[in-house]
Amino acid sequence: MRVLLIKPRHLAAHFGLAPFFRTEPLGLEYIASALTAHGHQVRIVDMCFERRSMAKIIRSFRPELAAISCLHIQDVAATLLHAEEIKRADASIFVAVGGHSVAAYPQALEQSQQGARGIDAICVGEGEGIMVALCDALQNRRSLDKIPSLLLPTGDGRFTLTGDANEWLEMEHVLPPDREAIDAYRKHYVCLNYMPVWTMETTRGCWHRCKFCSVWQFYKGVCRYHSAQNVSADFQRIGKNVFVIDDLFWADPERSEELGHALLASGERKNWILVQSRVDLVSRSADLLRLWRPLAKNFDIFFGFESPTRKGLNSLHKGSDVAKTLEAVRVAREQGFGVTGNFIIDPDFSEQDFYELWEFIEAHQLFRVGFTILTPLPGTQYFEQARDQIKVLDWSQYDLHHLLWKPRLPVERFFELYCETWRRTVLNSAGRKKWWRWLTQVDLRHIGHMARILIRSQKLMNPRAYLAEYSIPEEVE
Ligand code: B12
Repeated sequence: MRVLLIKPRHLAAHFGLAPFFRTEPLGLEYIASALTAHGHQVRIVDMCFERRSMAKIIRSFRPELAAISCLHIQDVAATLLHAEEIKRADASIFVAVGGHSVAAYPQALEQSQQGARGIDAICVGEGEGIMVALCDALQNRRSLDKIPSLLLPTGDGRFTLTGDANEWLEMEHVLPPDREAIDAYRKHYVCLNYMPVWTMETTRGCWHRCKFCSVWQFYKGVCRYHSAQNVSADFQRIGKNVFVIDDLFWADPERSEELGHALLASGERKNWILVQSRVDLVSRSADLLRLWRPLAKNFDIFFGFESPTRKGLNSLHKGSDVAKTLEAVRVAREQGFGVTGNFIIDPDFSEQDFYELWEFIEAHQLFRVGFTILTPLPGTQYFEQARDQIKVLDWSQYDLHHLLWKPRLPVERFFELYCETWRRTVLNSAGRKKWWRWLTQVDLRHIGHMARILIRSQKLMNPRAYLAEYSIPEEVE
């Protein structure tokens, strides 16, 4: 079967660090490998960087099945748009939609004002299994209602689940991603000043229970690991700048040690590696960090710091404490890792909460950090609990940089303090790290690109930019 895999265009990614992070559609590359192994012909298109129109792509490849990956809830509008474009080009193409955000909250498609008429199936599980089963059924004209984890249209704009949800895949059977399938777009993939960048996965899932995160709820609190052999083969195939997208890196110390040894033994070394981990894990893993450090010239860890206070951490169900934050920062720095991370700004913040955060950042020199506004993501229990409070159901505003309800402080003051918080970071081109220092860190060929990103990021520090998109009406008494 000819299968077109689509990463949707970014329609709404203009706030936050999104312009700094443009990465490959790794999920689609895993699906491509599985489909190719079953004899299907596959193309991936990344509509963020694709110059051809959807109609032209369809005319030249003539797919029988098109699958759109809706990873972030903000991609829902583009996903619906692409589904319509595909059907307009050729109504006989079967259109399937999957990916984290719609799998966690399929209602986002069902309830859309645009309507989900162009969509023939919503897939709520891992694509490697579902897509193979779907192709097989379509090719052999078998009914789809025996395929688990599918939502099929009922004809009245709604969708109904085919049966029980899929079993999670056994990771040893998951083939490494098809890297070649996105070669044409590689030069566009960047993280901060590193370009081009490869993303890599060694683990799926997370067992912690952070209130704001949809990952553990989606993967049912389970962590599964790719085999050290597959990770090592992938590590050797990819380029020099690597963002490991695992949500809980170094989750299992024993397995992490085995993997570290396997990667070291491969002889492959990178220019830059970024991993995402937790402070409690890193604070007790100095030996593991020492083992991993030689794998890259520059090695950064991204921590979800979330809050500088015990009260703040508890309210987010972080399951950690401030002493562990400080210990993790110490251990990471001592072992030569770059410390980066994120803090969460609660709409309920008082002036004092902002001041405490600034003091913490200054005292521990945490200038390579970002700040997101506490947002109940669809598919989380928190979203269901906060429903009555939420005043915004436009998914483009769920980028963690918009307010979904009125803050405790007057809204102008909230955004003033929020922007002042961003001004304390290295991104402030008039502040701690001057713009020209960023530019000296990139290849001459990439200076123009870096300058554009820096200019765009200054918007993060401009309260007017946020206020222009704030749409919550004053309550009528
Ligand atoms: C890498 C990543 C990014 C990258 C972008 C990746 C990309 N290519 O677009 C960057 C860093 C830019 C990013 C940014 C943001 N991200 Co992000 N990101 C991730 C992360 C860590 C990994 C995604 C990934 O590559 N997974 C690995 C691959 C293998 O899995 P996958 O894509 O899910 O694909 C599998 C299945 O979903 C399925 N599948 C996928 N597509 C399809 C299609 C079909 C038809 C089928 C059948 C199956 C299927 O099969 C695949 C293989 O099993 C996830 C966490 C997570 N674990 O999902 C968060 C996550 C997706 N991000 C999240 C968020 C909130 C954001 C930001 C808002 C954060 C911010 N601070 O600004 C921004 C928004 C960006 C935007 N679009 O505006 C949330 C999304 C929540 C939600 N419900 O929307 C997540 C879940 C993190 C979290 N802790 O909650 N992100």
